[in-house]
Amino acid sequence: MKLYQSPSSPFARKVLVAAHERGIADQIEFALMAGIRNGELAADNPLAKVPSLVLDDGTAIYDSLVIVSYFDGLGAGPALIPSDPAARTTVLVRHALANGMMDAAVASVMETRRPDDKIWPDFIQDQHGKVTRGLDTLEGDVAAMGDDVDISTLSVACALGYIDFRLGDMGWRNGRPALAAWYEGFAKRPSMIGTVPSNPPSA
Ligand SMILES: N[C@@H](CCC(=O)N[C@@H](CS)C(=O)NCC(=O)O)C(=O)O
Repeated sequence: MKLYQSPSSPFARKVLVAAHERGIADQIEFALMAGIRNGELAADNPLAKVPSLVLDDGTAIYDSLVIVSYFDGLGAGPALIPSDPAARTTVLVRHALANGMMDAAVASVMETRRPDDKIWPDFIQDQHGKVTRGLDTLEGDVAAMGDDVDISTLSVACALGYIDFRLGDMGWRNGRPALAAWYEGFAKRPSMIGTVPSNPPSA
């Protein structure tokens, strides 16, 4: 199977961390978004977004949540998306929060890349507000996260890693000691160490 990805994308990192946690990373061939022609990715995923997974029979699987769900059918260990209905709902809601924080953080970064006269500061402030409220919610939820490794906790870790990578000035650890301590522990997992974000090579 082939995974279109980018080393800076928190969504791509989410599925890479999931692949490592399931022990299937060595079954994946990687295609860098920056190194492929636009049409190649769009032919497999009309949305032309990473991550996108293409199976050996040509079946395309996206987006990141669906790819992680697919990985749960491969490899070993506890499922990253629990099947018990109550646990599943808790995990999927926390995942939605982490994923939305990624959406907002990425959108705010992309806004800064417009020509100066087209940048909309109110938009950036609005996106940062979503991230900040998400961080505050997670500070209160971190005791419930504990040592769990599932799609929600690994997505929270990838969102925090992206904020460190692109929005370090936010100082998200200030006033959130429980979340900072939790992240310090989770970030030591081999799946996290092996997937630290970096700038994509210039195409
Ligand atoms: N909901 C998607 C979001 C993926 C996403 O937004 N990826 C960005 C990279 S961080 C992308 O491919 N952007 C290219 C574009 O929107 O054209 C997921 O969870 O996989």
